[in-house]
Amino acid sequence: MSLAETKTTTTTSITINNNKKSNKMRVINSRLSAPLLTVTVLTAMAVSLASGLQTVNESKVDNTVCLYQEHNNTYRKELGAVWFSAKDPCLVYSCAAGVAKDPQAHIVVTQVDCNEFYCEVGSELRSVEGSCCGECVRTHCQHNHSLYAVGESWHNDADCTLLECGRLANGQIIINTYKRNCPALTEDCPPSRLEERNCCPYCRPLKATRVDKVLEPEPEEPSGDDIWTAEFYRQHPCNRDCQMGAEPMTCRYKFVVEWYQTFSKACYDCPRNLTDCSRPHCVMGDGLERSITVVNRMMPGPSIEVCQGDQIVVDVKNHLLGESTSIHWHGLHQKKTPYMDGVPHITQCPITPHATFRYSFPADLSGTHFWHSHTGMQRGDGVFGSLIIRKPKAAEPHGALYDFDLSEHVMVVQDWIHEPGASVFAFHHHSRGDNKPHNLLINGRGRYYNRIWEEAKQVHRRAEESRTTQPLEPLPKSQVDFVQTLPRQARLAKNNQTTKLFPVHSRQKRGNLNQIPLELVPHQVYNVRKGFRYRFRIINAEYLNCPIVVSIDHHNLTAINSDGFDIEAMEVGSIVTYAGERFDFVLNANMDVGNYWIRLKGLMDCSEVFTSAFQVAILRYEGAPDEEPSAALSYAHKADGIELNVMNRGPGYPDTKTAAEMRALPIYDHVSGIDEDTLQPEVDFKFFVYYDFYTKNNPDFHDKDLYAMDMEMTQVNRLYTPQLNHITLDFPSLALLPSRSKLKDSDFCNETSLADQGIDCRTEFCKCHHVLQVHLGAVVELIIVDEGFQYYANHPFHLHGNAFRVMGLERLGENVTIEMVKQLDQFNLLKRNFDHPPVKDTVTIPDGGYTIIRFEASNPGYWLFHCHIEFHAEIGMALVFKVGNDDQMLPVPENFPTCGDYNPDAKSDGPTTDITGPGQATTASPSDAGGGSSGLKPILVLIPLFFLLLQSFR
Ligand SMILES: [Cu+2]
Repeated sequence: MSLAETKTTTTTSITINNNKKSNKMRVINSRLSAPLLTVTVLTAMAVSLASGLQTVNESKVDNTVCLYQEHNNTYRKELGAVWFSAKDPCLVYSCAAGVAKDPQAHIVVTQVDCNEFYCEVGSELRSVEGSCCGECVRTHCQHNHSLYAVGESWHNDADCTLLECGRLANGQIIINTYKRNCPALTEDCPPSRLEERNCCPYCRPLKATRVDKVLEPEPEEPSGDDIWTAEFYRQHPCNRDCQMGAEPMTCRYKFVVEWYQTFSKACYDCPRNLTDCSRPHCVMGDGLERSITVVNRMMPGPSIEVCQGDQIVVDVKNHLLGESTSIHWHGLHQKKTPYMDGVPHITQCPITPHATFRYSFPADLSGTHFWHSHTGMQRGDGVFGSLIIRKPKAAEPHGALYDFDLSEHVMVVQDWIHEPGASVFAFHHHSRGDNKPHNLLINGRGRYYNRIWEEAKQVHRRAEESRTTQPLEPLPKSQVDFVQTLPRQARLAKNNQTTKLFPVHSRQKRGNLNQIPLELVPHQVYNVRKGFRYRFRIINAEYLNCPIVVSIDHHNLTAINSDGFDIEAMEVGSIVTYAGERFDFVLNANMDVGNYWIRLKGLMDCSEVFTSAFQVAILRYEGAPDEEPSAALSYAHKADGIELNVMNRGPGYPDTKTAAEMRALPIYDHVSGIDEDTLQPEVDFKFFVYYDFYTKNNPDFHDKDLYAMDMEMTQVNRLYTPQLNHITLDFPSLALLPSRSKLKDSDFCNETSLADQGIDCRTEFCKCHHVLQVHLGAVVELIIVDEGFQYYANHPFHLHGNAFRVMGLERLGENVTIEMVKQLDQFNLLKRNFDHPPVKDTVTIPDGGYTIIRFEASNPGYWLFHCHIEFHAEIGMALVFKVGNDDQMLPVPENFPTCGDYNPDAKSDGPTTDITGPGQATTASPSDAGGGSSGLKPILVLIPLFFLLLQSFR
């Protein structure tokens, strides 16, 4: 470019900012206000023009002036003057003073780098003629750290206004403010009774107590049509900015549970026409058609987002044709509403078809939670959704670590099989079917890369075989990686400490490949803007044994919360999540503007030994093109940095951290249920809960006369039963909490009571109402032990009704007996951390190891404790804590539904108390105070062996 051709006609005032330290957005005014453009200049790009070409210096006359020519005119610029090139608005000239060696003033030209230029949130960069980088034009309203689109409205409870984001005729974005419409008072109200409620005048009635309740205005119920779109929940009035001191709201929802289908007719031409994929009721999954069970024709189901202190009211209508249901609010303890926990046969009767059950409970615990069906395999089939309870950002201990906490950054992850859960369950438990998830989904969608690549490979092979004259395109690298992974159709079993692979039948060939182009199924996209920090919330809604590693290319994750409880912030490279767990992390969008893969990698039954299941979403910076990241995809991808919540590994490694190595914030030191009392050396109750997959003739899956475990069963046809303390939980026909008046202690069993009766559950199959009783306020320690003999497995355990401290977690090795662990404990060799151990409600137990948890039994009721893998929980890998006496539990709500057996010949109306054993039926006695810990004798001879084991695994 020739300076002689330029003319400085721009009137835009500019500021040169050479401060490279800040890479955050600088500016910005919309074009409607006074134009001001601030740019960051890359000084390294500045060059001095050779004198004599286009510039004329009069240094001999005046060293403070630069001259340059343009259209035969000579222009004069004072030292320090700065101006734009008229031809190229990205070139900036400045008149610089000379130095001693070359005292002439001279012109420096600088190229503006638009990559360093950002608009603030809620505005976007638009090109403007004559402007180098364009100008920032406001597109959204911003209020209290939230963005609102034009037309969107929200309540501001702090000043009782309704706000609306609008646009003036000239394009300017404004926030309109409306006063809330209040109903007129129906009576002359004396000033002494006049008060304000929900921002409106309210006349307090004379008889306060009961009349008050009647006069409370009923909140509006959602209308029938609204509930069926995700938009309804995004716009729900309860999904709002949570303000200090604001009035709580009653948040109403209606859930209709029904059988449904991926790629139903609601999807029209999705994914060929991507707009169709966004239609209401279009559930995509990974593109393969299968029947599902969902709420309001969405997967994940409706998202409930409220503020702490609100009341959540959900009417669940069972529209399943011949199947019961129930909804558990995972993460809430239902301290004032134990009947709302949603566990069938424990806290309520299942909701029968055609019936509607109203769940109503306070949103008392903030955090990332979720709701899911607690019945059968319904969670795996799609009955789940997020439940986010926020508090004012100023009240969040980690609130200063992030700029935004948005609904769109919730990440619900799930495992995915292309058949209904009940079908997989029956095939696996009664025949040769495996239980391995084929794929993973993020917010109900994803690509089935393994199938896509497999098909591409076959097409490639066929083309090669036909020896066409056309040269073949080489396979992309990621496909080659996949081809080279280990065989997928195999079952891993452990036998005498050796690992063997067994071929198993696979269902992965079913589906509709030819109808729906799997490679077009859209990814989940998470949008961020460079220079800001975002709170992401991971919810693991899986139902099988497939822990998921979450990582984001080129970004660290700052973990700040798990299961709703804050931890000391930890910067990690990836987070492992197990079924039922939640993790919140902060993502700092500080990398180059672009697209990055968010990666999910399945472990255990999703590992390269079985299905190599993985999934991706896109992290898209504002300004990046609408395209996929270029980084290669492969199951083998390993994230950099520390792996948090590592699977089957103890503490003390530099590249991994266990859940027990997180540290709780001190704010929980005085919170009932998890307070300092739980961290005293002595506890009131210590229970050993141990398990493995046992070789027993479980009559639910083996007939001891027709097809017993030892009757020439092939490996794949043998069903090993997971049990807690060798007991399978027998769910009663009635519901324990509401029907407790019909129960006697002798209806319950546990290890001690069975041993007292001379029943050896190690050799017999025991199935009974497994209940551990503790008194209200007792400090309880559970030492949960995975004996690790059968399979290399992993189980996450979830406690209802109470959170707990994770005191310790260790892997000892394969083949760990409960007797060994008791010996270790006797010699005080189990690791316990008493210094702010993390608070959680779901935690993993390493294979061949233990996890120690503690809680204060502060919530009276019957609370389930179970493996959160649905296949395990539903066949009895669970037990019940009875906290407090029956009369300490809240009374049964009026007209609460009942259930149970009907047999006019039966003498008792209590639950079935038979213990299933080979040719044996007996009745259990109540547990003693020590529960399971006193039933077994120490075996001293094992100690030396145990120390050897410890050595070998440290
Ligand atoms: Cu399990």
